[in-house]
Amino acid sequence: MGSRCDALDEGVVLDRRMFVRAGTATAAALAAGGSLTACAPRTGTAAGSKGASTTVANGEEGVWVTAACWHNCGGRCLNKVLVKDGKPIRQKTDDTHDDSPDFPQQRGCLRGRSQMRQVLSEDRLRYPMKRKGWSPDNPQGHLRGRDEWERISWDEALDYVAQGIARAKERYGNRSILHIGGWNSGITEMSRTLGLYGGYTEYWNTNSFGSWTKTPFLTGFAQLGKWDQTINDRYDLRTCDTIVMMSMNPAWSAMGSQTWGYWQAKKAGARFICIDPFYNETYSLLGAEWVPVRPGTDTALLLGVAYAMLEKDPVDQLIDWDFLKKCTVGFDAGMMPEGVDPQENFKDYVLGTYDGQPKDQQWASKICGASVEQIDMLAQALTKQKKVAFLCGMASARVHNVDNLPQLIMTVGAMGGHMGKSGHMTGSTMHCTSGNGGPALIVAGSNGLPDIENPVDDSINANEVWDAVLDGEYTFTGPGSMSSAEQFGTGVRRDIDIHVIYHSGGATLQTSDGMKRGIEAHRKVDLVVSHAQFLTTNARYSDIVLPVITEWEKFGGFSGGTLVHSSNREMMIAYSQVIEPMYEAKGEQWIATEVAGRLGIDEKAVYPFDEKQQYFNALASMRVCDADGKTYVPAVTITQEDIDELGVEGSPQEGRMTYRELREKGVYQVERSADDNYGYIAFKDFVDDPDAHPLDTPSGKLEIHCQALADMVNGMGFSKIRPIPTYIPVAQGYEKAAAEGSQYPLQVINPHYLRRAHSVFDNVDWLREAWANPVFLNRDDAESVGVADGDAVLVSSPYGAVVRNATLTAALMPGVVALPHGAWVDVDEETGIDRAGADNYLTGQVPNGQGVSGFNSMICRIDKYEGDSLAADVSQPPRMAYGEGE
Ligand SMILES: Nc1nc2c(c(=O)[nH]1)N[C@H]1C(S)=C(S)[C@@H](COP(=O)(O)OP(=O)(O)OC[C@H]3O[C@@H](n4cnc5c(=O)[nH]c(N)nc54)[C@H](O)[C@@H]3O)O[C@H]1N2
Ligand SMILES: Nc1nc2c(c(=O)[nH]1)N[C@H]1C(S)=C(S)[C@@H](COP(=O)(O)OP(=O)(O)OC[C@H]3O[C@@H](n4cnc5c(=O)[nH]c(N)nc54)[C@H](O)[C@@H]3O)O[C@H]1N2
Ligand code: SF4
Ligand SMILES: [Mo]
Repeated sequence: MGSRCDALDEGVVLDRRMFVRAGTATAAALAAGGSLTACAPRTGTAAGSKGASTTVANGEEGVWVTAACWHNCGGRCLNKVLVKDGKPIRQKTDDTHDDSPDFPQQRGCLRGRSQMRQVLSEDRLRYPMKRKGWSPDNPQGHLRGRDEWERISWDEALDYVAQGIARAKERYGNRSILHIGGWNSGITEMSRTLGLYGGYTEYWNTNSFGSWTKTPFLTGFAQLGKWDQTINDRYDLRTCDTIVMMSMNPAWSAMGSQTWGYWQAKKAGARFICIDPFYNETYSLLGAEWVPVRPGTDTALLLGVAYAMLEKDPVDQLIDWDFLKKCTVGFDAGMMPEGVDPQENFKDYVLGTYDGQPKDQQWASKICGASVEQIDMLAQALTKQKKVAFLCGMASARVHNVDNLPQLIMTVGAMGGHMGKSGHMTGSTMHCTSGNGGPALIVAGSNGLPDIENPVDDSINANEVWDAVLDGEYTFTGPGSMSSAEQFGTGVRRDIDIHVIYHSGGATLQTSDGMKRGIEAHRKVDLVVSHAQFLTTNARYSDIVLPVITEWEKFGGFSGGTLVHSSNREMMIAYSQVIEPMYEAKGEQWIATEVAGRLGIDEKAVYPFDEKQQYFNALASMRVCDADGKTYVPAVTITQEDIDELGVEGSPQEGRMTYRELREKGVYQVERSADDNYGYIAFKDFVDDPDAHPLDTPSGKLEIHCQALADMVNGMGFSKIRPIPTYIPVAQGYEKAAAEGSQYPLQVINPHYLRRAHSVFDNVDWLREAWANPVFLNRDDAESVGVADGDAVLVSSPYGAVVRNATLTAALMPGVVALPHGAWVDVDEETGIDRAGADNYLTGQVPNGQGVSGFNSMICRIDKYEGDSLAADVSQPPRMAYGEGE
């Protein structure tokens, strides 16, 4: 595929609004067999109201309030809502200052700007509900997801919940309560109540980061205690000659100033290369050269690249041997860690010295699908002679059997010496930190609440959780929630007998592997409870649904505080209450306290102080980096008057911005310039002097041979790896698809989709209208089974089947199907087929590696669907319909 932006003239600049507009047009552009780059003259900076109260164009007078955009969406943007007589009437985005690459506005995307339609949507849950066929003594679990709902009072609902928990504890012990708090830490308001009540079984996963969850930390490939800080900051990106992007799509998944940063590098002249089965919007925007690679085969590709670098090095001097010697262990027989058999080195594995199989270009090409020429091109591109950024998203690590992939990325980056110097960087980068490494310049404060321990140590990995409910056993690998250090210990089989599933966060039934097994598991237990704002998948398969308020209905908060991810490093959003709580929806601290009261727990033990005090504590402890680039000082000036107005306890303090200004503006953004002290070069101290600044590994260096990683993964017992990065065929991946007589000859990936943030926003009418929800197929694959553009197509895997209308494209390599992530499952009970295209309806429970999910390499087949094409999503009725006056 050609590079679209090569045609950009000097002086023709991409307007940032076009990112959004480009987005809305993509389905059509992909349908036309290409991708799309929006090139248009810049139309000038946004001007706009700065006051708290203003008149808008249509003559309506209202107050602009900074609104939370609290989703796990890859961005953090400034969104404001015009509120008139307590009602939101329109939205706008950042106009607090003029826009420039140095000091970019934090502009919202199409989702954030449609948020009114979400918060106020027709299907917002209005009151507590009970499934009609459920009663404590006769749960009729088989009716979950098929039953009708009835309205109940909060008292009834809370009584049912508390009694259900108490009964499970009495009869089966606390271990029988599976509390699922979502993907991140798993800690929610209900963790406090359940912790004080004797505990619960936890759920853990690596859904987001895949094998980046642990591999970087054991191999030394982390900085500032994080995997996403091994790349330099956005200014330094502009100094690169070449930027190689692997499995990245910031134009969809890191909206706003992050993608703007890559564009500055393009303007500065960088050459872009992408490694991906999908020539996506980002690559097209940046005019990247495309190396198509089959899902889950990046290790094969990179081993081929390593081989090619070794082969060409004697003539072309591609490899930085000094860097390898100084900063790594395990590369060749002369660089082994003490006590390790020299034959166990990486170079001899690549050359095939001992196993007789050189991992050469031909070998790699056969597996990964990239051509020998493309592999050679990559080897040359990664040369030490150039300033290279080798950047990766996590999608390629959300694949089974790739526990070594981050280590191999590190190895190939190290071969070119691409670390620790300006213009050189290697690492993972995505979400709101995409393309902009470095410590947060503004750091969220703490709400000051004491932690509450979970006395139960059971914790079940996402790849086993539904099987565990159904089969009564699982592999215990350590206690604690997902972020716990002990989670990755030696695996031991344990019995488990789950009777209650309690969803208090996340969309886990929807977003974890093996949804079909998950539905069965939900149908087995005595009680399922969900906190929800809409009738989400979790809620749909529950017995009791408790309606909760959104962030718009809370007093306020900060983007780096209670939210899943903090902002990009340069800013913090301070949002305020937009509307009063809707209908009978309640806050979750209230629910946790009410349930606690019913269980005989002292309510003060759950929440010793209220939400306003929590807000104040976070406000007062927010810190900002001083102009010296080193010292952190209080961010906010707070007066006694502010404290009195808030009605909290605390002392006045001096900071850099007044509380009033922060609330008015809604954002604290650190202004940057090329010569400020906020620049960041990852690994600089280490690379300058590895002895004085060793890494946190046994050798103090980057471990290309990493015994600790192999011991950890092998100890967990799900699957096996070696201490050096090797190619391991993926459990449900390409080799299976390509096998003789395979019923599933294709592979399906789940790009994070612009229309949604995971499952969130899927019910928003504006977004449904603007942005279709097809399955993307390679044109030749589709035509070979008689599927034309727009036809309904059945996508089946060994685990389940979904139907969607097809969009044919040449932007997807042959053999690969792209099913956008996050559509709310809608099972046809007669056929068992999902009509919504839910990605995890196709995945299964396959325990693996460090607990990694296999989202992006699932095998599948496509068939023409013998029914009609599906009606557009926007014409579907809402999941929860309310009658007049309800
Ligand atoms: N097949 C496949 N699966 C994937 C992925 C993939 O690529 N492919 N990606 C994975 C990744 S990277 C991630 S991070 C996970 C994300 O997995 P999840 O975190 O489970 O996904 P979300 O859809 O963001 O779920 C957030 C849920 O919280 C609800 N919610 C919003 N506000 C509140 C609140 O205040 N209280 C409560 N109780 N609920 C609230 C929303 O309505 C929504 O249902 O998905 C993973 N799953
Ligand atoms: N709009 C939107 N934005 C989001 C999210 C969302 O749900 N919606 N989710 C947010 C979250 S929590 C996360 S973790 C990030 C995720 O962001 P990423 O980790 O970057 O994931 P994706 O956007 O799914 O995929 C990026 C690219 O990886 C490619 N890819 C998939 N499998 C492979 C593979 O095996 N090898 C290679 N080389 N490429 C592959 C895909 O084709 C796609 O082009 O996005 C964040 N941003
Ligand atoms: S990128 Fe995320 S935070 Fe920004 S407007 Fe979109 S949904 Fe909201
Ligand atoms: Mo994620």
